[in-house]
Amino acid sequence: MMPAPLLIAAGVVGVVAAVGMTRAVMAAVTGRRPLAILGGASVGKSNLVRYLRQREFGPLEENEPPGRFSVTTSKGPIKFAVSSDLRGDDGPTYAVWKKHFLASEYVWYFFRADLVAQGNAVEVDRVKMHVDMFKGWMIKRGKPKADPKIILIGTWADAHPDYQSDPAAVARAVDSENAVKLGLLKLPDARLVVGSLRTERDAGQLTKRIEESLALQIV
Ligand SMILES: Nc1nc2c(ncn2[C@@H]2O[C@H](COP(=O)(O)OP(=O)(O)OP(=O)(O)O)[C@@H](O)[C@H]2O)c(=O)[nH]1
Ligand SMILES: [Mg+2]
Repeated sequence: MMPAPLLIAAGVVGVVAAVGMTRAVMAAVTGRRPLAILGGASVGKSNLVRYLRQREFGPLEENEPPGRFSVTTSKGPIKFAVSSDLRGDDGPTYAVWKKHFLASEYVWYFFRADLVAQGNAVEVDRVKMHVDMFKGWMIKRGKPKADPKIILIGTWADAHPDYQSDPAAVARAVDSENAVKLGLLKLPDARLVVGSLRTERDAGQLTKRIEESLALQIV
């Protein structure tokens, strides 16, 4: 297996909290839900976290804990603490992904929607490999009730040639790609959102879709 991603960018506080306490204890103590941000290189992980955080806090202030933000869903607000925003190109291995994945209540997995929609074999295989890895970790642990709620987040849709004329068609193409379709079946209660982080407007739309998915995941 290829050495994997990671940068523990935002959220040193979150990392310590998520790894040092069980997620239930962490949520009880902090009122925040542990969230792992995973995915390949340059897919927009840090950009989205920054967007969500700054909407809440305005410009970052000194000493402000990184990686904390809230979103509002139709079922109420959810406060998150990002346990990991792991870089996609170097650093630690999938063992580190696994640790964060299993310690989190929510996992947002990022991939390139434009490439998957066009059937790019490398990106499609990567998504399949990651989904299978997630599934394997959950099966091996054997605690379905503790499994994280997963959202597959396809970004860079704007880089698809059809995005300007028909963005919904790009989302449909992602949805109908086998690796994604099977991923949604394999991962319990997983959701898919597709969009872009090129502009603030795009980020707002993507956030809205994430909020809608979260509302469906809240029981
Ligand atoms: N056009 C376009 N650019 C994007 C999108 N998402 C991210 N980018 C750009 O891609 C670059 C990398 O974004 P990051 O948010 O740092 O990506 P990351 O996933 O955190 O990357 P690593 O931490 O290095 O793995 C930045 O220049 C972003 O502006 C998108 O949806 N569309
Ligand atoms: Mg990053």
